[in-house]
Amino acid sequence: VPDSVARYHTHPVGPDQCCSAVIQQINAPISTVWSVVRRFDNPQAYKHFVKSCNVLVGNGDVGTLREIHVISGLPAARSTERLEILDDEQHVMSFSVVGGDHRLANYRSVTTLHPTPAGNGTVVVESYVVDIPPGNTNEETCVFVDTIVKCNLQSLAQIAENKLRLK
Ligand code: A8S
Repeated sequence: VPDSVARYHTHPVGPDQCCSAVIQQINAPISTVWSVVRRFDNPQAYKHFVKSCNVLVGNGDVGTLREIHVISGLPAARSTERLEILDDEQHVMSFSVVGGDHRLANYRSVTTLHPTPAGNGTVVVESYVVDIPPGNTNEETCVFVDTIVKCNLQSLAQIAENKLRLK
């Protein structure tokens, strides 16, 4: 395990919280994947559940606040999120959920990009911590969030691989 994975994906987890991680391999270089991931103002570029995004405060640096609206059919309509880490050298981005009408209180995720051992590809690691909503189990919460994160990373892979082909 690279040092950077241990460093960024080890989270303090409270007794009523759950924590998990999703890994996705992408056949595109880190620079291509990072150009999509780093855009805190444009999550809808690859997150299909996001209908729209408005920046409330900031210009894309740490501390920027965004409000996203999600598509109908989900148990929520909107979420307010704060950019916590944006490291263009180490390819690390992290945001936390600070408000909204959903059930994912104290959600925080960290996304890191790593070169594939063979080169010219990217391995994405995205981990998160979140409060277990009242009435739900640890298991249910992880399954729900893992599903969303997996969808996002699969879509990220498609978009990055397409960008590469169109270059
Ligand atoms: C992300 C990750 C997650 C987003 C969740 C887990 C969310 O946007 C959706 C449904 C919810 O119930 C919660 O990286 C919330 O965006 C799709 C609105 C926060």
